[in-house]
Amino acid sequence: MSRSSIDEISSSGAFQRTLSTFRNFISRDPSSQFPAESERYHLYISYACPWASRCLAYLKIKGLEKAISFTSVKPRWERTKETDEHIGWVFPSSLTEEPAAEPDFLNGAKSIRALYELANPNYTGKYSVPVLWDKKLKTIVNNESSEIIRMFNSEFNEIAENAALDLYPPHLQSSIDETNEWVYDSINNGVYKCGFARTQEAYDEAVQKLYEALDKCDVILGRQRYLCGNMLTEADVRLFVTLIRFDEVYALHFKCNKKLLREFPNLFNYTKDIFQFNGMSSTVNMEHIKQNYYGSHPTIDPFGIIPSGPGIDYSFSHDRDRFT
Ligand SMILES: N[C@@H](CCC(=O)N[C@@H](CS)C(=O)NCC(=O)O)C(=O)O
Repeated sequence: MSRSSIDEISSSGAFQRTLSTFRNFISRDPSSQFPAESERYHLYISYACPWASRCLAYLKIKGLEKAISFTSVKPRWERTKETDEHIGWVFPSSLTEEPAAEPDFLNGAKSIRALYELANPNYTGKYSVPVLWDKKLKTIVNNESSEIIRMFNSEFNEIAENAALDLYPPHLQSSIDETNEWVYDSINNGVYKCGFARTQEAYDEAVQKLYEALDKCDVILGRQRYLCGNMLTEADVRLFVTLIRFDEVYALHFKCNKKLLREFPNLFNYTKDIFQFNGMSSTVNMEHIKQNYYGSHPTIDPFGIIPSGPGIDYSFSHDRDRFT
């Protein structure tokens, strides 16, 4: 049966994310199966999805817009087939149907599910975004965002307009890896564990870990501009996509309301700082974000009503310039 992440629940009622399945790598080596070539690859995203948004953030800040095209699906999940009940990501049928979403001009697919089925007719996993598509071999290269961002960072430097920006520099790799581990478990995935929990115990455990990790970040960001020092790295982009959704969605929809992001002075200013980094703000579409979460999880929010607030403006001034 086709499943969504909201169904990935253990016997104790806790959310358990399953692993991505397409794990090929694009390489700067021209003789590899998936060589880094301009205009060969396409990124399918949803602006709503934090994992897809981190890939889009890399595409923009590395200056890969001319080399790698992208399409966003519609924010609200819909039925993907008439023959079963699965709901998931679908494309609009015209350019005017949904602002910022586009039909799939490349493959003519109606849904992300259809792309997975095109790549592998026997595929039985989740139909998730992001999807990194190879136009030449007509298949999915990779659907795991943590790997896609690594490829975008290092493998396209011959064609990237901002090749000098290295978000995973050798001297910080172990610190970035170590940070990613607890940030992913407690914060990026932690908010989902709070929101998708089906027992009080599973929620209590997730929410406690989440706030311990947010407090830890706030302390780190009280002594340096970014998580791994005074330069922006992968660890920051990965944290940012969760923080930018925090007060607008997670606080209410996922019950992460012990403290709001804007009550953490360092984390809040840090979020504004990254939002204002070249290219970043164009990757944040709050309309899509709110429509998706509040409108696509009927077991949490059966009526799909989108709350009006809080409408925070992340382009306001911040105090992070105090670190040089
Ligand atoms: N491990 C994946 C996770 C991606 C993921 O969970 N995407 C969600 C949207 S935020 C999705 O497409 N879910 C579809 C579904 O659950 O059916 C990654 O980081 O790339």
